[in-house]
Amino acid sequence: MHRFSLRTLLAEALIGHEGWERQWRSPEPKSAYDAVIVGGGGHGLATAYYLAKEHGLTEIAVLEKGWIGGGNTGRNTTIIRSNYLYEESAAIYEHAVRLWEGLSRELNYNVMFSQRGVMMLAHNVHDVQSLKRHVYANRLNGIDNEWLSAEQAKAFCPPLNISPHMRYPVIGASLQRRGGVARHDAVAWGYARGADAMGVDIIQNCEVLGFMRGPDGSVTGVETSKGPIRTPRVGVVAAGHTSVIMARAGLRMPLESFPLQALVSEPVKPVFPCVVMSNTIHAYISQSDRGELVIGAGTDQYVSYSQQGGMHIATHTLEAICELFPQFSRLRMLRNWGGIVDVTPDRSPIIGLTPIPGLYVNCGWGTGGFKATPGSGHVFAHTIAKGEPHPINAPFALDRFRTGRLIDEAAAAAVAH
Ligand code: FAD
Ligand code: PYC
Repeated sequence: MHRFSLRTLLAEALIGHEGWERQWRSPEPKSAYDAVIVGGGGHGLATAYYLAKEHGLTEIAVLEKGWIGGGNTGRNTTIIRSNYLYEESAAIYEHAVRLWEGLSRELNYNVMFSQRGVMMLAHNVHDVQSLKRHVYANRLNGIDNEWLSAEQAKAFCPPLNISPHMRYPVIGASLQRRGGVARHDAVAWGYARGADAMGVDIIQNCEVLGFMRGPDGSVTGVETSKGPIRTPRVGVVAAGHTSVIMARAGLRMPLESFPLQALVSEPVKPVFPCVVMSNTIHAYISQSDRGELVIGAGTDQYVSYSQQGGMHIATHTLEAICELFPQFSRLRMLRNWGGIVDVTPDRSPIIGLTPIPGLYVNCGWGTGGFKATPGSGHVFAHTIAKGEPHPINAPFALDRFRTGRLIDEAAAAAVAH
């Protein structure tokens, strides 16, 4: 059943080692494809999978400048939830959660989706008002979310400190029970294996350097580090680097790139039953199946492409974690890392057509795109195959920054911007 299950288990240990990229034998690119996807993260691989599975396009190449899953897909803290405020966001994130619920079966690959509940803490009156507003809005959209007192929050997550003497006492929480976590690299590999089985070429160490254009300006191919490849359709899904790539097509994107970092503790026996997030004191935590406490920090406030964050941000996060869970102050940190997230002015993604015929873009997921992976790939495949957006991604068009129809989800960003 799991052709690469041993690799899956070894992935985190191997990622970044020189030999890792050779484990997956990339084909040499052909000279022409029906569609090219730029970026072999979860979103790009999911897009290729659904293009092949639901739209019958199998002459597809996924071009990845490094190794698949080596970008944010393999660097994130894997929190999955759909408790976003606005209808447009609720629709796309809930579409993703529903796909997550059947994904291991769909891919015949265990993506370890665990619906252990995502709790968001309130520390002041503003938090209470904002989180309750989300609870009511979610329920109107048919999405589970509920309000807990501090005592109920502690009953759900026993390690939580609810002492009123804390610097920022916990005064309540929202809880989405269907939220949870998944195994990040398994998602990339599950989609990769599924796409590969349908004939998709997944080509690693292949950086897209530019675009070929026809007399009418439409895209006719890409220039890559492995040579030119002709195609009438290009989908760019290269989180953190989108503005650099799109600039090569002459498009200026409304994006800024920031480092976001995370860390894990030494492994311990199961002690932490759910996911806890605090937007106000900038910390989020869960426990992986390997026993490590997975802890995420806020974004660095300077724009950068460096895949690491400032230690002062991690220190700030650890102070918050130790205040919320004093018993964890005795744990040691095992390792930390960073990724680059690209952020739009309204903190919602851009998924759709561009002014250049044949060029499509999926970006701007900021700090929160892992949870969207299946839904994003599904609707982006539709957009590329049909040449028009799926109803779910239609509101997330690039054009909204011209029309002003923004989807301002800043409060759902989960980490400090
Ligand atoms: P990626 O996995 O980054 O894939 C893009 C790929 O494009 C990369 O592999 C890159 O090498 C490739 N690429 C770039 N330029 C080129 C080029 N010129 N040619 C070819 N390939 C190129 N989201 C959540 O929902 N929940 C979380 O808990 C969460 N935590 C996070 C914690 C951290 C520390 C970070 C960094 C992010 C977190 N996120 C979270 C955000 C999430 O990781 C991303 O939104 C999501 O993984 C983006 O997926 P992707 O497939 O678009 O990007
Ligand atoms: O979107 O839930 C999220 C998230 C948590 C940490 C980073 N992003």
